[in-house]
Amino acid sequence: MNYRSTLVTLLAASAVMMASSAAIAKDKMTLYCSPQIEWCQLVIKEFQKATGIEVAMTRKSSGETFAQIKAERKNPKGDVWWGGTGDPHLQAAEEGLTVAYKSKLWNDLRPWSTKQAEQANMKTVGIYMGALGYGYNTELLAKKGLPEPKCWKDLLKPAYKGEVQIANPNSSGTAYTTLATIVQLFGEDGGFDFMKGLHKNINQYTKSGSAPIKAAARGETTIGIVFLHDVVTQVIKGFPIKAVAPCEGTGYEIGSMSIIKGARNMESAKKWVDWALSPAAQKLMPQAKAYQVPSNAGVQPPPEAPKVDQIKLIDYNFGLYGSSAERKRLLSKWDNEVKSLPR
Ligand code: S7P
Repeated sequence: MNYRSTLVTLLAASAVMMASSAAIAKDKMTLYCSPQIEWCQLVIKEFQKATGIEVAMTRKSSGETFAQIKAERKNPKGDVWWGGTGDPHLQAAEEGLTVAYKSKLWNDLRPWSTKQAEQANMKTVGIYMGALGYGYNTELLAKKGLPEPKCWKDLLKPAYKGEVQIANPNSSGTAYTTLATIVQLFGEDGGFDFMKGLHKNINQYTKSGSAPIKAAARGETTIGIVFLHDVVTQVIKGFPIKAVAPCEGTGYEIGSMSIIKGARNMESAKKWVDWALSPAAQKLMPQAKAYQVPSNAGVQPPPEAPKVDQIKLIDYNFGLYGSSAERKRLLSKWDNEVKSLPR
């Protein structure tokens, strides 16, 4: 074989190798996931099956994920932030940490989902909705001879000292929704008086928002302040837990999803968003014991889900409480005036 034909053979062989490695190389993306881990794992499995795109995932609470995306803004590592309460998604949009994308499924979405997107100039979109409340362990309550709580203000009773658990609103979207709800229900001064009174009865501030109702299920706390759909999850699992939609009314979340600015896998990120808004993806919720209202109008919540249309919901001001200035202000006020108090 002369020099020329050897070179031709080598070039042909390397072209074949390059073509086959391109065929093997899979599309991929990194997902920052804020709902419960079981749901994160299920949607990833099904998305991979549907699209062949490989997904690496990190699960963190809403406030923690917001902080991570902000810290990584000069060198973003995630592509999509999926789930978690809407307020920090709105804050991320305002701070330029996420990018606009209008899904082709836009016309199939419930109005609260598109309203959330429009408020953020399309830099986020609602994927589910759920009401806030609390749950209690019926057996522990009876054993301790405690009164049945029905309202927010019941939770301030001295009888519940050390019996109530909630997450820290810095890390948890659930707890931030609670803080914003209480301020909207009782006013700034009344709301902070409430949070200070509640503080006396808190046994632990957890990192994750749903942890308090899991603790109630295990009998480690009597009452857990969480989203009502997270209470239903424990009831379905067979624990002696009862849900309470507080008598004064309550706030709610628009669980959201955003594409991270500087995403390294932008095409995969867009495919994720389209898929996550589809009926196929949203019908998976009960399989993961997730009982929120899905944002695709073609998907109905399962019969076990809280009946949000029968709950007294406040007109939660997402524009204000999802704004960067207000979220920072409320969190720092809570740190300084509530968390620092002795219990
Ligand atoms: O478990 C579901 C859920 O409550 O988790 C999301 C949220 O990230 C709660 O976690 P954190 O409070 O720890 O942030 C909610 O959006 C969702 O409904």
